[in-house]
Amino acid sequence: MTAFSHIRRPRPWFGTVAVGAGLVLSAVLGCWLTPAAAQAAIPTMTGYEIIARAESAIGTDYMWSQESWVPDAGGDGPDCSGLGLKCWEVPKTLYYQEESGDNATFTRYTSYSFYNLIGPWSELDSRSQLQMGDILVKNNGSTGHVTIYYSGDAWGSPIIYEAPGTGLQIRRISRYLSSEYKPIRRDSMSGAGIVLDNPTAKSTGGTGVGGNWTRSSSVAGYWGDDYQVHAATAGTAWARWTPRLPSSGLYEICMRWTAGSDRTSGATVTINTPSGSYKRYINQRINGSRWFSLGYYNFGAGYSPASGSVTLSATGADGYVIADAVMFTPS
Ligand SMILES: [Ca+2]
Repeated sequence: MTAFSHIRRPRPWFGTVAVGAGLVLSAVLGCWLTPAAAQAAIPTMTGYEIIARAESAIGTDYMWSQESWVPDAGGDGPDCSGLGLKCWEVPKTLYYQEESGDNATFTRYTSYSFYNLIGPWSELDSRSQLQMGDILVKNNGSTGHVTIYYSGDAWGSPIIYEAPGTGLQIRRISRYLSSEYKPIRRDSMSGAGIVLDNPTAKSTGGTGVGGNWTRSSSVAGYWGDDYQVHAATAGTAWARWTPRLPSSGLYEICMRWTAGSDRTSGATVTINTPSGSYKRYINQRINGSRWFSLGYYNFGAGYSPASGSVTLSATGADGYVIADAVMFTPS
């Protein structure tokens, strides 16, 4: 075993500111993701979501045959294929340790599986087609390795995420990858941002609620499996989406809900940024089942509920408030 490759065995069996009000675009923009009605075999993901997951594993310890880690916490981490399958969220039934609280039973893909296209992914024609979140994999029958492509020189020394080997930690690094490495892409890739559903994978970000929200799927056109509903109230009632952003910069915020005449005509949305909070008001009687733009805001990298989140409030609303999903798209 070398630092960068190891034998795999088949085993039986995943700024500054907000630009401020002057530059905020309130127009309806960015509706390029498909609705939940067309559920794929595996969840739709974006390259940013995959990288956000990989980023959360940095500093954890390489653990042979493992695939779980607690984001940003150090400690036990995955091996190389475990990092790949968890960041790609394949298969669908795989859960993060922090999401399930116990061990899930699932088919575990290895470097052999990735290399030989045994799973929901396909080979790219050329490494020049690599995009954020793709995998570069090698397996020559005796050794194999799985890396996640981030950016840079696709042919020489790209920036990748990898679980290097025993005694080392999961890292982001620019290093040479030989022509043995094959470029592959996950199925069901769509869009460019990070979508946080209700609830969502905590390794991409997180959601939290206060109040008495109930889950529902009675009105079609929601994102994911369902949405959450809160009746109008004078009390505390909020839903918060906090992404784990791979890089700082300008992001467009889009929110999604299912519309109806019994919804609120003016729910308050607060966008929390490093330079302050900005309030927007949304009419959930219209513009349902689409991505509705709330404008562009500067965020820092990483995970911060206080300065990098979006909060929807049902306090003082004049109808039901719907929390379905929020998307952060780099601009
Ligand atoms: Ca949803």
